[in-house]
Amino acid sequence: KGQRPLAAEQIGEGNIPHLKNLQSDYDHLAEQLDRRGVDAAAVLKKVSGFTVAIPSWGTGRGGTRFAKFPIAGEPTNIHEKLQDCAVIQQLCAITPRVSPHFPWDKVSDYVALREEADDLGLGFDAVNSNTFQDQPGQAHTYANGSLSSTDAGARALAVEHNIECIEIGRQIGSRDLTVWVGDGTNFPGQQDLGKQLDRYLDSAAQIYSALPDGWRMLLEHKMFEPAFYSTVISDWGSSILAAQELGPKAKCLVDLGHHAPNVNIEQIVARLHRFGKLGGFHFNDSKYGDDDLDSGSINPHQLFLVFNELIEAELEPRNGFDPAYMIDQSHNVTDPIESILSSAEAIAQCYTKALLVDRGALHEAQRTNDTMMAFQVLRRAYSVDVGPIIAMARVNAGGAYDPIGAYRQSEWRLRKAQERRSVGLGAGIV
Ligand code: LRH
Ligand code: MN
Ligand code: MN
Repeated sequence: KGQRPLAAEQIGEGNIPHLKNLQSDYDHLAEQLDRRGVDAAAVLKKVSGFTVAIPSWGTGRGGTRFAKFPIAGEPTNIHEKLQDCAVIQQLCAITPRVSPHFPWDKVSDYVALREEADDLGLGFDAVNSNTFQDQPGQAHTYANGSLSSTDAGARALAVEHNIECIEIGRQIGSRDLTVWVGDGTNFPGQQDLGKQLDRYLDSAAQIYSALPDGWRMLLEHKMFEPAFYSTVISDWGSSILAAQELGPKAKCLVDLGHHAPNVNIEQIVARLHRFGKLGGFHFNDSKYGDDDLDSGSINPHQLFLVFNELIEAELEPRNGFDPAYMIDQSHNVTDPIESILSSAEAIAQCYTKALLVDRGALHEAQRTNDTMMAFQVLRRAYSVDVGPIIAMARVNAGGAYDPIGAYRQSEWRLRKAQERRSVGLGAGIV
């Protein structure tokens, strides 16, 4: 059903020369895992069910905050972004949903947009609101904040926009609203830090009360930027306190790049889950701050440790464990499709390695305070090359053995460069 942007036969044919080697690599890995008491087929089944959403904005070369260097054939609207997302999904088969951002992805008919996505083999994930930028002609500015602004008009506008996002989300089949605000201060004394949070909570409660049944509001914290002295929802502490005050539908969303360097993010994951507040994830990597680099490009081990906690959480769901996973990245130096493919692979790798952890041995080592053994259990799982399992899952699902190679061979970007209008220059995104 529906029209896929790439020819499925071409992907299938491209796989043929690799199938024999893939099978032998997979069989060899399965044999090694079997010696450790791990059933590769069971792992393959879990990996085949794993998915992560694509951010609509990740298909463009947003890149830096300072300049945009578009490439020919880059998408300029949600329709073209959906096509690129469909290409990614065809090739890697683990990204079947798109997370849109409003008003960046605004259209006049959302029922039609949902059908368009469906025809491309895609669904929608969390809707993201945007009150960190003024839109042309906006009646009140967000220059002094949005949900926490001292201007009641700006607060009302921001609340209204979020409620509109929920309405759009209902039409396109989402069930989560992700709220990230850049609100904060740049100077000591600029605002009363307590009252600013009061105003945020009051506005957030109005949005919360507009959530339909089965919906969640995901609060995304970020330490700094664009506010550099203080940010209203700066860390997981502020986030969980706000989520607790708002109610059970409010959860916390962890963006890996939104913390101080070296912060123990896996512990944050465990904490949030402990209190039933882990709602979602934005995967990316960073060297300094909110760098939005490809997942696993800087610190794949941290990504593995995060997944290790996520698997623990899945095994002990407490009051429910259902986090929304999304890739959140933006580039200036690569083709965004290739970068998303590379991130999807890195995320799947860390998830798979976390599945290989011998939980029984880990828990026993923890119980007996055998520190070295506990650590070795993690290391043993981390050091396995799980590539054949991931490739097998992908090929079985109709994806490409070598997604980036197949993408290049398809000449998708080259073809789009001839059809699509060129992207204007301008500031990057946050
Ligand atoms: C904020 C953020 C947030 C989105 C995106 C564009 O830094 O990570 O998730 O709104 O960037
Ligand atoms: Mn994010
Ligand atoms: Mn960010």
